[in-house]
Amino acid sequence: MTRAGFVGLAGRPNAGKSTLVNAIVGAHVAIVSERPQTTRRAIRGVATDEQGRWQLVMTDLPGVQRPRDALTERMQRRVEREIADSDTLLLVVNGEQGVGPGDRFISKALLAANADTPVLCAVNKVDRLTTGETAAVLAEAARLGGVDEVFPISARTGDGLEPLIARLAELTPEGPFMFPPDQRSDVPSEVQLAELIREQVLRRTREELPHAVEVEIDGVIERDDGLVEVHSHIWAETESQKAILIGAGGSRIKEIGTAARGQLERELGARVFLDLRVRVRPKWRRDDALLDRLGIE
Ligand SMILES: Nc1nc2c(ncn2[C@@H]2O[C@H](COP(=O)(O)OP(=O)(O)OP(=O)(O)O)[C@@H](O)[C@H]2O)c(=O)[nH]1
Ligand SMILES: [Mg+2]
Repeated sequence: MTRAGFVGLAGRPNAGKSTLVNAIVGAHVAIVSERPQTTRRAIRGVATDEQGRWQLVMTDLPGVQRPRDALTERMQRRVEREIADSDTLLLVVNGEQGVGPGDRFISKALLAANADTPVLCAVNKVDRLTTGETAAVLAEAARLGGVDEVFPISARTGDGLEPLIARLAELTPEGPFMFPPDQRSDVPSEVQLAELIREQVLRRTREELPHAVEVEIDGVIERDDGLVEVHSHIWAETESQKAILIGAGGSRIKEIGTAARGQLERELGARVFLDLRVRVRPKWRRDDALLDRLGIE
């Protein structure tokens, strides 16, 4: 009998949830950045055992936060729904920062939302810690209410992932696989392309801009000569943000476009022509119709 189930990842923004999902899945299914609140959608990364015994569907989620607008409200509601529907929960703690009030809040919320579900806690970024520091954070994490077991890991180096994955597999209920074994994520192709572009925007912008930006794909055309045309735009909230994104003489948008094109070519396995424009939509983060269209639900 095979095992298959949903593992919901919860944790503060920037703890390394998306990096961990990518590491477990073995593919770049979720975008990662130094900025908190990178993840906006619930993304399922699928990890299937090579010997065909288990399938872990890792649900990467936005970091838990206090909602401020329609965007963050949707993100937070989605987190709560996904937590309630998970078979196993994985609380990711930023080991570099230690256990804080945010982690206590989240562990309580996990217990309240889904009391019967096992909760594992991954103390991440131990590559940045001494052995003594790691031991101290592990002890703090073990004291979090509702946490059943703790695992020191580095999602970046892969240290400690094996025992964590083995334990997740053991806790997964018996059942048939939910995805074909070679599928890595459930993200629709256009959203994935938009996310790869947004990842490059996040790498090249600072302060409030990362939060003010979203990317939308207008169309993907496979040409007869094998080239794939990707037509897209970046939404900004103000003219001044647009000016920053474009940069002096178009330098920044050019840089973003070149880097993004490389990522798209890798994703699509084809040469890409990327048409990338910047458009302004005031308060898009409060615009329910646009959020629907962007698949942020
Ligand atoms: N040193 C170190 N850095 C890490 C590790 N895991 C993640 N990071 C870095 O931490 C930052 C945040 O990683 P993400 O995976 O985007 O974090 P997240 O929890 O998904 O963040 P949100 O989507 O904003 O909630 C990035 O700069 C990562 O490269 C790790 O094990 N070690
Ligand atoms: Mg993330």
